Amino acid sequence: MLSEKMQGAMNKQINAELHSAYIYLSIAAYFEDKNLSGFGAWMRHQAEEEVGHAMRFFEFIAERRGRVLLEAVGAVPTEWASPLAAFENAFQHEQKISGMINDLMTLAQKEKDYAAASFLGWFVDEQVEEEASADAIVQKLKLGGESGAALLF
Ligand code: OFO
Repeated sequence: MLSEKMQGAMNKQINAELHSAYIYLSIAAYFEDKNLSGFGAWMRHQAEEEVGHAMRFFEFIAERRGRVLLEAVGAVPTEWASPLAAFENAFQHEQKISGMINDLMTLAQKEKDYAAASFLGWFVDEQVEEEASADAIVQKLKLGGESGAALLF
């Protein structure tokens, strides 16, 4: 059985993961509008992954006989100053999500909820990859610049 506190924190995480999906979808729409469909596809793929993350929490809560409670997903930006700014936004967002996962892990350890800690271990590893993949593109955009040719390349 999940503690009330852990259930509340995990429900908050479901909301954050769905919010992440919404951010990535909004960035995808921004790239599609700029005819940068490769970047758009990358963002759409990320959005799908985020829904998958939310569902992992959904299933874990249900399996532990908890109650999933879905709240409104917050509004997201629709414009960015440049492709670099959009990827920087994604990278910063992932850093924030990593902090939330770490807080959940701290709670699991405090409560001696080893099942939750084991479940959260996957997310700790996943966040390393999530941050690295967004940051890799930020670094490439900084290196190549944002001329039309560089972006198309
Ligand atoms: Fe769910 O990892 Fe990104 O936000």
